[in-house]
Amino acid sequence: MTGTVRCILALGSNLGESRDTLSLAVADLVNSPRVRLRGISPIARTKPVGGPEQPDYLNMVIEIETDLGPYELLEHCQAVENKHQRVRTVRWGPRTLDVDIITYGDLVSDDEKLTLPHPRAAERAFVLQPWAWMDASATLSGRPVVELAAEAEDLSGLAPFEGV
Ligand code: A4P
Ligand code: MG
Repeated sequence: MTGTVRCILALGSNLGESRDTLSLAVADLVNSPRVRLRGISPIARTKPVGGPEQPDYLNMVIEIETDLGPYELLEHCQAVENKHQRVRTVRWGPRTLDVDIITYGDLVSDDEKLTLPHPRAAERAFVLQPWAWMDASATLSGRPVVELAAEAEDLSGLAPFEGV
């Protein structure tokens, strides 16, 4: 691969066999000659943020290296969501699988279809804490992810996932 970019992807699931869905989704995301897995976080069990009353989530992040363009990567992530029977109903509602692009290199974009960095990532422990576990030196928009995680309101609802 030439001209590659490092990206952070966040995965979340709170319907069905979430633990299995996350493993399968990571495998699907990196099952492309144009994507390499560079880092994988532990899984966190998290209280839902926003939306209707719904079950707890399992959340994790991965770091990939890719030569896909940003919109190609978005399509790739959505194809993996669709494969896992993601049905879009209520915004912030429960889902078998959500895959968000948190960062695409240093790209900044305010396009509604692909906003980068992800507009809500900097205040969400369910993204920041797994990322900090994976890479204690990571930064987001110039700020240490470890610090952002410590300040996030939903941090108290997060715990390491104890299952296998
Ligand atoms: N889109 C724009 N920017 C991006 C990006 N950086 N990455 C667009 C991915 N997609 C992006 O997303 C809606 C549209 O956002 C897409 O069509 C895409 O073009 P969606 O996945 O269909 O809808 P959504 O996930 O319900 O909405 P959204 O705004 O992505 O929700 P959030 O902010 O991701 O919140 N609580 C816990 N504990 N754990 C969770 O994982 N997730 C959410 C979803 C709420 N509460 C949660 C969790
Ligand atoms: Mg999403």
